[in-house]
Amino acid sequence: MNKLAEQYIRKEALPLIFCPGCGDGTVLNSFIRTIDEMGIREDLACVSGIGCSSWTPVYLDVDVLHTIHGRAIPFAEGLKVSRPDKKIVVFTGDGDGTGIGGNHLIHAARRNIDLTVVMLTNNIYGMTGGQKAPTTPMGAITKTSPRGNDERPFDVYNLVVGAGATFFARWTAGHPVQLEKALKDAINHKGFSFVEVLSQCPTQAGRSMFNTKDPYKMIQWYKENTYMHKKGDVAKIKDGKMPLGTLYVEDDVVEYTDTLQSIKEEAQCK
Ligand SMILES: Cc1ncc(C[n+]2csc(CCOP(=O)(O)OP(=O)(O)O)c2C)c(N)n1
Ligand SMILES: [Mg+2]
Repeated sequence: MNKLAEQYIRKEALPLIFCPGCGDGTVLNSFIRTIDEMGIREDLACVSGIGCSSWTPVYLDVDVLHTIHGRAIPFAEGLKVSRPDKKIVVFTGDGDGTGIGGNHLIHAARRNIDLTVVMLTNNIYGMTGGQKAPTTPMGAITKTSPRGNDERPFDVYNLVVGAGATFFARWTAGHPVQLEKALKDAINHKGFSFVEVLSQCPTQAGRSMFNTKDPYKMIQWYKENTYMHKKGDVAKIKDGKMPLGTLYVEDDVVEYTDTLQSIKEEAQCK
């Protein structure tokens, strides 16, 4: 175990639930470096739902709420309202975040509440055996789409920014350094920030939709099917390729807990 991991990993929670080659472990490493460099260990609270990806913060010796499927965001909103001083980072999967939890996601984005949501997109429901997710590409073979997925996937950027999020970045698990910088920017951003990480799942997605269980080949696939976003361009999917980078930042939008505070102060004056 590296020195930083020694300091941050909760030993009694080991071994990790992640399969060999899973991208979620790389994201955990990037997140450890992020919180260490930012020096926010004591100010931080992590919240997660259910799924392989939702185990990511549970291994950290920081304040963590491991909640129920699809409901990490409302738990985090409740925590933020009662402890606005805390930096709160939600870890969710593409199923947890945009499937069962999709309604919570769009309303938290609409409120521009000061949370950071890190969504690990593996294009599948990994933990439960490989069912299709709202991010599964059309035509992809999964356990619940043996003849190919007949539904269009979400464009997560348009979903989240369209709903009102004021920060959006996307990287892959094969970009740990860029991801670390994006996580710092997202946590420092005042308002609802969203970081999507394309994270390979060699076991479930590899077996069915990628035709390879080799994590290296899967990372290469993600790199070949994405492109670097240029500042000022509209962040859209071009020829099936998703943009990577910081895709959207909007400052000076009213933040939810600030509004609540003003209402409280006004009520106390009366
Ligand atoms: C209310 C409820 N419905 C369904 C489940 C079963 N379940 C657990 S994890 C999961 C899917 C998780 O997928 P995702 O969020 O993409 O996480 P991954 O495992 O892929 O990282 C489902 C359907 C559950 N635990 N609770
Ligand atoms: Mg998933």
